[in-house]
Amino acid sequence: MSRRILFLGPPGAGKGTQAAMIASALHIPHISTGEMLRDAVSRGTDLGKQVEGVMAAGDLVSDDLVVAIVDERLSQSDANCGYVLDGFPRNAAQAEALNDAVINAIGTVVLLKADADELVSRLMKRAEQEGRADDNEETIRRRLQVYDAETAPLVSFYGDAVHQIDGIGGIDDVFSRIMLALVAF
Ligand code: B4P
Repeated sequence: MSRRILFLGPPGAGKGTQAAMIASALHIPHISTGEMLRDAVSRGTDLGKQVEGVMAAGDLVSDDLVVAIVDERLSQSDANCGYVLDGFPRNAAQAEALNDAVINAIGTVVLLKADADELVSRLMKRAEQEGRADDNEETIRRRLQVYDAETAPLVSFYGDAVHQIDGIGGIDDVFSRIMLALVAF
């Protein structure tokens, strides 16, 4: 089983949820660019101030900023034995930067699928529970457009490494589907 795993999928498909569970099960770090960026915003760092408005609008933060934080994170010793990347790369430029930075950066790609109505419904539910700045209907629609335009083409980029997983159903059921796919690969 590869221990360099990448999660792809639209907002609300369950990437963050499942990536954390898989990382914990395999004892490898969960590296989420969304979480790192939200942490910078909540701490009011220079990076946080630069990205706050872009994230709230549902757009992608600039590649330079995101590639720099991922490079720094992957250079830490706990990433030597593998990692689960969640939310990165999000476009072709980031995928190329990752390939340049790490030889055989990705072994397996998990593509989580769910239909648009389910995605919007999950994110609107999270809006009530957590109040994330980018979980409102207008921004959610924008994030889905950005995913289709920028991130979905990465499925062809990664080709045979991609395992498509049905993201509909209970969280534990989806987890089992992913683990089965990882073991079989
Ligand atoms: P992310 O944090 O990556 O947010 P996301 O795509 O919306 O997915 P998330 O992981 O949070 O949600 P999940 O599907 O797990 O990015 C946020 C923003 O940061 C981006 O819009 C962008 O501005 C910026 N950014 C991040 N990375 C970047 C990059 N590389 N380059 C540029 N900008 C970047 O879950 C959603 C909800 O569904 C949760 O409430 C969860 O509990 C629920 N859920 C999960 N599984 C479920 C299931 N099976 N059934 C029912 N509900 C479920």
